[in-house]
Amino acid sequence: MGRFGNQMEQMIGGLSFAKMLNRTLILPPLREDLSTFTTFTDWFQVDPILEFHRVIKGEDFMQHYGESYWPAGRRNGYCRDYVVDNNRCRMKYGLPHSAFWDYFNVDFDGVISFDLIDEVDLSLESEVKLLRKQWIERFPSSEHPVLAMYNVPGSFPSLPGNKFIQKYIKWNSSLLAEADKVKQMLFGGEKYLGIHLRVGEDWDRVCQTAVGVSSMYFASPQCKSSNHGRIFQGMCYPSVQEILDLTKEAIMTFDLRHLYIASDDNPYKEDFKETLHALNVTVHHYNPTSPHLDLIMLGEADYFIGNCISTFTSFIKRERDARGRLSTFWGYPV
Ligand code: GFB
Repeated sequence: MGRFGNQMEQMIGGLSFAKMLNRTLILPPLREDLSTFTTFTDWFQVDPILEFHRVIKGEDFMQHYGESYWPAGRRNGYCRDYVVDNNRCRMKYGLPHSAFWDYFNVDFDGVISFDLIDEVDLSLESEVKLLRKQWIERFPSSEHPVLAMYNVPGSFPSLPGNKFIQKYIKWNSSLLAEADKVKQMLFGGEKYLGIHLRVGEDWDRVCQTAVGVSSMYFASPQCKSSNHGRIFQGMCYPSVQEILDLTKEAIMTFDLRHLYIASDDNPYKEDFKETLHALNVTVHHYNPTSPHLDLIMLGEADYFIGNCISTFTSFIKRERDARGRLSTFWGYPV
């Protein structure tokens, strides 16, 4: 479900669930828009994930094992109880569900409900053991070789104890090579600051709902470890002046030579140029057609400022944490 950041939060949940169960995770195709999917390896590599747990690409599973382990006529969907009770467990109802299963030419023969917990924090050993026992008793793999879930298993956003999984999620090598070229062209090997500006109409609506009302929203646990205090304006939709001030402070603190702006809307490029003119810092908004290049460029920056509420930022932050790179958020100090 959702766009890039949402899907990646769910990927962490799916991997932790498979690890807890000691079952192979069938890697889904990834969603480009409401009804278009692309194979997992268009974005990421499989081999690094295998260092964490057994996985297989969905297309490979269907081609080599589909007929023997999951033949047509014996395909069940698995839904949490409440979904079935409301008669809502229709595996292929609406988008993106129907397009997702059509990608594999899969129709369902029935649904099976469960009331077990599918969110697991891998750092809590006794919880992992208990859940594994419950799931294996309820769904032994001899009788249920494939668990095709209606809901994505795992918590949204991903749980703190599962964040380490990010280090096994590595970009596909042609995307990395493309980013290397852009880095060389823009910065010639010099240090740069990467910033994520989550702005525009859709984000304004999110912040109007969250600011002053909620204490947790989307990816906010990445900067707010407790429910104390509400989401404030400066962390969700900071003013241009707040953005310029924090950017300048980071550049001066880390003696950076270049600024890379990633934005889905206004990059405020002229404002940055004016503010950073005296520091001799070059300002770039590359504006790639796909978001992946921005994500890689921000993941590899010498310092990063992101939006705490955004799951687009949370992917970058997890990746940077896994590699020991420093970051902060709008509304927080450098
Ligand atoms: O990734 P995502 O779930 O993150 O969705 P949030 C935001 C999408 O906007 C990305 C584009 O997948 C990109 O397509 N986008 C955002 C960007 N920032 C950038 C950027 O810096 N560069 C580029 N190239 N593209 C929330 C969703 O978005 O937005 C919610 O999680 C909801 O489901 C809300 O839709 C309005 O968490 O930031």
